[in-house]
Amino acid sequence: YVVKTAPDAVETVLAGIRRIHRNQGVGVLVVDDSRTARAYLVELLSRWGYRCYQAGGGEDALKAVEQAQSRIRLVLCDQNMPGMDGETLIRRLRQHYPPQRLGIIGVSSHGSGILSARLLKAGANDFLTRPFLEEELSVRVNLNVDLLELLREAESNARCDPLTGLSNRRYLDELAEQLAETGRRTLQPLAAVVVDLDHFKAINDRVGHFGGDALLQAAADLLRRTVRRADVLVRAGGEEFYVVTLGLDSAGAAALGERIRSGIELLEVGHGGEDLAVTASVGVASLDGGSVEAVLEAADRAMYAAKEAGRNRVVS
Ligand code: GH3
Ligand code: MG
Ligand code: MG
Ligand code: MG
Repeated sequence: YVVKTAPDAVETVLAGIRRIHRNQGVGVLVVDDSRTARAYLVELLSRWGYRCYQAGGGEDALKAVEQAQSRIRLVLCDQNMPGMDGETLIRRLRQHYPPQRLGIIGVSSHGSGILSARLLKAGANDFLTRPFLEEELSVRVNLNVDLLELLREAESNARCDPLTGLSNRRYLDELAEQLAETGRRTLQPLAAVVVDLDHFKAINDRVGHFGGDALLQAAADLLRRTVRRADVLVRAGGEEFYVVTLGLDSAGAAALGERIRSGIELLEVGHGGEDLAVTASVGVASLDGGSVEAVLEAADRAMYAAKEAGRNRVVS
């Protein structure tokens, strides 16, 4: 059989190697009170490239996930353990880690439909009954890890603007509540900078849409270089960008706005044998204890005032 299908066999081996490569560094926590059972699972998972963590009971498992949170992607969880059983552990884990962040596969020696249903209801993504084939373990672990990865990608794509690589408005909306709350709690003002490129429609008409795109990318890079890591920077729409940040009063926000305005004015973007340039009108606002919506509205009004006053300027 193997000889007859030799090319496929080679392909299978290669696929296996690629898989092991892909699994490198993906953390799997094995929770089982039996040392032997743990050692067996760890041996297999390590062979497939996974980085293994172990816990002999529920409390240790909770600690391990808390400590290595970002590295552990999947938990293999035995049901029958003294102290905390698997079902309880799964419920406890699910209070903090949703299924799209942390995968859980329930494992039990006593195959029963009721138990698998109970573990799934408690929050497991999947279920394995002992004894299982190595192949089934491998397929289920890989499948669950892949699904989580797909979800992460989908989430990150949903909040990313493909032209500039910046986050989009949706990302800001997701963070807005938390930002305002942090501002109130730490008594820091919430500031917004609204940046709108000037006469961009005319620039597009003159240099073409691709030239316009190149300018948008250069402006986005400038913004990325100018804001701090903790600031929220998004492409809010066509040729409009928002920066939302904590801890800047009106003067601080105006200074940030001016750094952005002058930086954009100095950009030179080579396109079709020509150096393209653009300017921006910038509105800034800073509020104590306000909402993101309110501070953006104020900054947007200021941006329109900057347009009215002749463009390429900052208004606060
Ligand atoms: P103002 O100074 O008043 O802001 O004038 P404006 O022309 O910049 O403003 P308007 O809102 O009338 O036009 C915005 C233009 O931005 C229209 C659209 O063609 C262009 N635009 C929006 N998104 C993109 C994009 O992804 N790529 C390119 N090249 N142009 C875009
Ligand atoms: Mg057990
Ligand atoms: Mg514009
Ligand atoms: Mg606009």
